Amino acid sequence: MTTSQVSFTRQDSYSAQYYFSITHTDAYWKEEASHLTWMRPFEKIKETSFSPGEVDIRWFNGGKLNVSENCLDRHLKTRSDQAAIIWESDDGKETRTLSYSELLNQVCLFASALLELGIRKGDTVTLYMPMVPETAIAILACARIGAVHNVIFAGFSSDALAERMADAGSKLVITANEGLRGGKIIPLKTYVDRARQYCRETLGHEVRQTIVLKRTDSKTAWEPGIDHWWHELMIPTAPVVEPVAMDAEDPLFILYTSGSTGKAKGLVHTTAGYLVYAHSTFRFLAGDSRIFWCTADVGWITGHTYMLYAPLCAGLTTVMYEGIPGSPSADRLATIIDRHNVDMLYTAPTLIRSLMSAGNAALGNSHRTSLRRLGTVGEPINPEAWRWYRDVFGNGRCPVIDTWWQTETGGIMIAPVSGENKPGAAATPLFGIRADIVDDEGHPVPPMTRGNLVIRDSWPGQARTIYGDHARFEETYFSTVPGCYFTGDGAWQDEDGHFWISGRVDDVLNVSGHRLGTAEIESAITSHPAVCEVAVVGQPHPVKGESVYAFVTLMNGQKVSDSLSTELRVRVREKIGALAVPEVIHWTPYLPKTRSGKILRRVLRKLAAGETRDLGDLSSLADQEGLSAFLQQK
Ligand code: 6R9
Repeated sequence: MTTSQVSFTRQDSYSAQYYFSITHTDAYWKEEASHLTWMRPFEKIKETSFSPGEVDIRWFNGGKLNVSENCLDRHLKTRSDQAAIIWESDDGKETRTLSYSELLNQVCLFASALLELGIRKGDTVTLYMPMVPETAIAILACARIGAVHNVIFAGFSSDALAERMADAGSKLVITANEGLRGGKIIPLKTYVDRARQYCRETLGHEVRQTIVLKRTDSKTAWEPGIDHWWHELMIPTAPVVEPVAMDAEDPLFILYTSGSTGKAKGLVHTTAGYLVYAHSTFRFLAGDSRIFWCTADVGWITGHTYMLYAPLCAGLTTVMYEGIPGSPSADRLATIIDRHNVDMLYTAPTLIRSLMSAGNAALGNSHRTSLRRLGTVGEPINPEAWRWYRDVFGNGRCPVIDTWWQTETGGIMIAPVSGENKPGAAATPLFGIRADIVDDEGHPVPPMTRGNLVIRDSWPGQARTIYGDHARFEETYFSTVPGCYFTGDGAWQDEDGHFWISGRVDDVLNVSGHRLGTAEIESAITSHPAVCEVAVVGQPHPVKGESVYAFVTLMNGQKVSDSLSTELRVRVREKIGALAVPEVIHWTPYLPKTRSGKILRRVLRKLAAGETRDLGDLSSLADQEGLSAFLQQK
């Protein structure tokens, strides 16, 4: 295999293998599953239905296994002293390396602490943590005892944390006194205290206990009997905690993500299917690399699957960085690569674009000669950024692997696995994945025609449900095109059959690779008494991909002011987090609507992008004159 080709481990051509994988699904996944360590073999491989009203997804039924055993214990014979995690602190002054045996030891001690606190198989444990090795330890300890982890990105506000803890029925929350990111101190424990109070007083849910990692020397408010220091719970003489035998379909974690309507959805991933899929897809991503750095935060699915589970399951070294890769200086990313001899980097287009705009400063004195593969994820990558990544950052020596997938899919679905690699194309479905593009009526579209990306059959890594709301799961993903999983993304295929992803077709924004629901931002803004109506759309942004653009109408008699826009921004920050704060607040007395009263977001998206000439089909618009007046005012 040459480095200009993406990993292609078997000899046959992509097409032949792909055809085999989708026509002999059981045989294909049986082979993939055989790479894991099972405590009891499975009896059935696939029992799945996408039929409306009967959506039911089960893989490897009858089998038993433990995810932490697969990520840790089974490597001890061959790589006990090998680094499992290399961690670097926010300021770059501290590094820590945990070997596989050290990591297992820490996981066992923490698992024992969780058991001591009364956490049992099936209980939900929330994590609101910085990017430190203890986060990985806590997650793996949950998996070891069968507790369901629920990681909330530490950039979310205390209100958002509270809603997610209450929805998931969380018994315990793990946090740090403070987090450090980009030189800033984040008072995580204070947010957790507020969230627990909001949970108790407003949402009627009691999160009974807190475990607090002492990341800094600052003092923190303390409730004896409820708050526990991490270091006091880690008792070196604790008995060894054996991995619990989990059923294939026992939940492994809940992960919240934004949808086009309503509150965030807690997607449920289960034990066997998720791990088989993470492990199987990782081969295409990482090839034969040994020191793998995925820059995603553990609060997102990319952090779960490719920062943590897949590299450890495969016995690699995973690099974990506490800070922001482009901070404090643009060459931070490159410096870390050189320092730790990273041979594969997996990151997001937004970071690549910001480094590209920094030019030589992004390279500093680095050489990046250890790199052999480059990957991207999270949003479409523009060809200029793709070329800069390959030719400048990667010294022209590494293939760029653009990977399309979602929180719901558990792992990569489309990537250039056939060996052909075009800038900006996620390219080809992975083995076992029946991707297709259909029009709004569900009919397949010809090549070069944009449509909706759907998946025609189940795969093991698929989310099984939305926690506590299976009806919403069915409605969101299986009702638009009956019999198919609806991704919410637009795409087209070129003449070679390669997939090009064009972005969301629903009301979900992608800001710096973070998924944000317009409905959540709108409801945060409309909670302000001066506001009458809000429509949030994405505005194209050169680095972030999209930024948040809010059209706001006010109640009669209310006046536009700077202080009002600050208040609205503060609301969003408090309800969701800084990542969702609108870049632009556009005051308007008018919002374009259909005759049935639906806001025409399509028109607003064009207006936000400054495309006022061609607003598309306006036949359903209720008030043509209102729009003319609006355009003149602009
Ligand atoms: C893994 C992850 C999912 C949404 C997805 C799509 C966008 C992800 C992409 C991409 C174009 C790629 N997306 N990868 N778009 N090319 N390679 O990002 O999960 O946070 O759930 O976001 O991100 O729009 O639907 P998640």
